[in-house]
Formats: sequence, structure tokens, C-alpha cells
Amino acid sequence: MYFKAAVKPRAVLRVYRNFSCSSVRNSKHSCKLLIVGGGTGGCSVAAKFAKCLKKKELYVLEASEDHYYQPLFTLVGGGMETLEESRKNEADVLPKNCTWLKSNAVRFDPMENTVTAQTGDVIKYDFLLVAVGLELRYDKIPGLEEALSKPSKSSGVCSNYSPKYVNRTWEVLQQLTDGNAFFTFPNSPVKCPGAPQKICYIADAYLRKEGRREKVNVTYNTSLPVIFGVKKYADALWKVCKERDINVNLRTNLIGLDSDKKEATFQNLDKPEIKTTTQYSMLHVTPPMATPQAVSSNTDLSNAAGFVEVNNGTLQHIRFPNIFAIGDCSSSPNSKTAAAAAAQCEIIHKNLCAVMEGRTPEEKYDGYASCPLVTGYDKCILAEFDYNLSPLETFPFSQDKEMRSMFMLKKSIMPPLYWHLMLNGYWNGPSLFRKIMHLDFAYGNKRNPAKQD
Ligand code: FAD
Ligand code: UQ1
Repeated sequence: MYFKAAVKPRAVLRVYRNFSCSSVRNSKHSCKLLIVGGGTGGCSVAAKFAKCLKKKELYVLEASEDHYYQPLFTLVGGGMETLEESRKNEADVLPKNCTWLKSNAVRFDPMENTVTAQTGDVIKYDFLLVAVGLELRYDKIPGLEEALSKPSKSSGVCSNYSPKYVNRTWEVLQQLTDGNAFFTFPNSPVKCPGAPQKICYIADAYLRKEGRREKVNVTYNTSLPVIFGVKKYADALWKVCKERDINVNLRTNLIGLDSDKKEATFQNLDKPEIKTTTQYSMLHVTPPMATPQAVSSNTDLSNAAGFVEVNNGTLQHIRFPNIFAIGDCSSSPNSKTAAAAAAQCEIIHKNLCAVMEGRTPEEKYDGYASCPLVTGYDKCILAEFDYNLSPLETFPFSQDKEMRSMFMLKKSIMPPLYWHLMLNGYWNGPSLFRKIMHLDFAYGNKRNPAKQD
């Protein structure tokens, strides 16, 4: 069944009823809501629906036994946290009141309202939430997987992005004494676009602390034409780079490496004929990323770039009203972060409930994303912004400064907030705090004479 976007909700509901659990034939599973992907977004929305649906009505399709709090990887790579602190068993983070199928989705058939798992199971759903995130494509850079398979000591190549490689970053950093240290940003969409440069600042701080900075050239090579998409924070980051003697090359993309010779080749994206091969002692790679193939190759579900094609406001699929997408795999043009997924959670919860009840989805996501730009062992610039790349800051002071309090927020407050509130369906981003703090600030200025000066 193919739902046109213009179909009225009541008509949609009538069609859904034909697919209700009791009427399903020739399939092994059927449910009211199927969530594909049990990462940040999938888990958080599952927690919300586990409070109102029955266990048999709510399915989560996820193959991994491990759930990682990926934002901690930046601190793991910098030797500030351990990998184990970023991991929990998937079984312990999924709500008890859901049916977990341990497999990957290999085929989406939105016309039939079915998803096929790698195990061969077919799940028929009334409503679908796609939450499969982004895949790391280390294979796209010739020589990279080979380099990452060698012991970190001889290779010097590392990557914070994968739990498989993040410990290498700290190992490589500790061994680094001289030469060139490169940090890369690929020519593809990435999750947490700040993370490729956060580790560069941490490396700089570490080398200074150890008295080794003078012998190491630190360079950030990014495929982007800017250091950061939001001007206010980009200005602050350029200042940090100048102060710390960090070289920044824009529109510069890593296209290959020779790990025997410890040489990396970069291409100038504005003049593709210009390729430069340089020796490295340390190479921190952010890999190219893409949505999983089952999503990217499905032209009913996805746009040309391979992202699930949703309405930017409601996060509802533009062709199939019973499908929503959350997080990194969604076409909504926000910065792909856990903070964005948090803000999307409640929008999706309310809009899915509306569609389930035959009402029009009315909640609108404003594109909120945030990126705690860690700039050292006790400093962080907390970037927060919306679809227009306009700052949307929580705190009643300008956040374009390196601050210790923002570092503490990143290191000590966000992890428990993630594990205990977000994954249990109780954290929808900081919009409520923002409203309270800014109201207080406004009253402080306008109504409370004691606060005026
Ligand atoms: P994920 O959490 O990645 O979950 C996707 C899930 O889908 C996974 O469990 C995966 O196994 C599963 N899956 C994949 N394919 C399939 C399939 N075919 N079938 C079924 N399941 C499938 N965000 C911040 O807000 N702040 C930060 O400071 C920050 N720092 C970061 C630093 C690093 C190094 C990294 C890697 C990420 C960082 N992020 C940060 C980004 C954040 O982790 C992601 O944006 C967030 O996890 C996205 O959630 P998601 O649910 O879309 O995807
Ligand atoms: C946030 O909501 C979030 O999602 C859980 C993050 O991911 C780990 C963040 O890094 C940040 C900074 C936020 C925003 C939270 C506040 C209190 C500003």
C-alpha cells in the first residue's frame, strides 16, 4: 500500500486498520510500531512508546549486543575516559516492555508495510521509525583499513569514530614525539561535525602538557569550506587555532595513505588536480560516512543522498505518512548529533501518536543541534544552533568562549543524563531550560531593579 502525502489522516487510519496485527497473514511478526535501530534515537523513542504500547505491539530491530554513548569517544581518545564507560549492554538500555529482534534490516518495503531482517524474518508494521544512523566507511579510503589493522605503535593511524579504533588515538598520542600530526574531516556528511577538530585541540593540549608541542606540527585538514558552519563559533575556533599554532587547510580531503611509508595523500577539492603527499607521525582519520545500504539503496524511502526523506518540521516521511525517521539517517538538514536526536524525540513521539489516532501531526522540529567543542583538558565551547545556523543558546551568557563549566557539562553531566534520562524517554533536549533561563534573564533586566546593573 502506497500512501500519498495528501491522503487525509482518517483515510490513512482506515487503511492502517486493514494491516492491524490480527489480520496479518504470511508473515512471522506483526506489530503496531517497529523501530529499526536501537541506538540513541531508536532507544529513546522506544522508551517513550514502551509506556503506552504492549510488549508485542512494540518491536525493535537491532543486531548489536552493545550500545555506545558515542559522544564519550572524544574523551576516550584523549585519555580522559575509558571505552568501557561509554558502553552498556543493548539489553540493559532497551525498555523491558518491547520485543527485541536481534538482527539487521536488509530490506524495507514501505508499499507493503514490511521490513525483512537478515535472519529472514519479515516484520509487518502499522507504523515505522527508521533510526539506523550512519555507517563508518573506512573502506572508502585506500590503505586506511590496512593501516588501522597494524599495531598503533608502528602505524600512527587512529580514529575516535569507532569503538574498534578509539583506544588507538590515546596510544598514538602517548607515543607521539615529533613530526606531523594530521586530523582529517572527510568529503561526506558526518555525525558530530565538531568531533574531527575536538581531538586536534585535545592533542595540542596534551603535547603542551608533556612539553613536546614544539617538535610536532599540528594540522587540521577539512573537506569543508569553513572551520564550522555557524559563524559565531567559527570565529571563536579560528582564534583558538591561531593562538595554538594549529594549521588549518580548508577543502582538503584525505584520499589515500601508505602505512609502510607513513605517507598520506590529500586532494585540493577546489583544484582536484592538486594532490599532495606528506609524511605523518600521527594521522587521526574521520572516515567517510553513509546511511546503511538497505536505506540508501531504497529509492522509495530515501532521497538522492541516501537519507530517509522526511518533512523537516514534522519528521514524517514525505510519501508514507506511517513512517518517521530520527537521528543521523534522517534527511532533515540539521547537524547530526545526539543532541539533535534528543530534540527530535518528543516531536516524533507526539506526531506519531497523532498519526496513530488519525490526527494531523502538528509538532515542528526547529533543527536544534548542539556540539560541545572540547578545546583542551578542561575547556569547551558549547555550540548550539538551529536550521538557520543561528545560535540557539541554553545559557544566559554568550557561549562562544572556552569555558570550564561547559567542559564539566560535557564530561560529568551529559553521560548520566544520557543513560538515565534520555534512554528512558525523559530528555527532549534543553529547550525547556533555555526558555526558563532566558525568561529569568529577561525579567532580570526588565523587571528586577536589583539585577539591572
Ligand atoms: P546511532 O546512535 O548510531 O544508532 C544507530 C543504530 O542503528 C545502531 O545501534 C546500529 O547498530 C543500528 N543499525 C544500523 N544499521 C542497521 C540496520 N540495517 N538494521 C537495524 N539496525 C541497524 N553528539 C552530540 O550530541 N554531542 C557530542 O558531543 C557528540 N560527539 C560525538 C563524537 C563522536 C566521536 C561520535 C562518533 C559521535 C558523536 N556524536 C555527538 C553524535 C551522536 O553519537 C550521534 O549523532 C547519535 O548517536 C545519533 O543517533 P542515531 O540513533 O541516529 O544513530
Ligand atoms: C544534549 O541534549 C545532548 O543530547 C543528549 C548532547 O549529547 C550528548 C550534548 O552533547 C548536549 C550539549 C546536549 C544539550 C544539553 C544542554 C544541557 C545544553
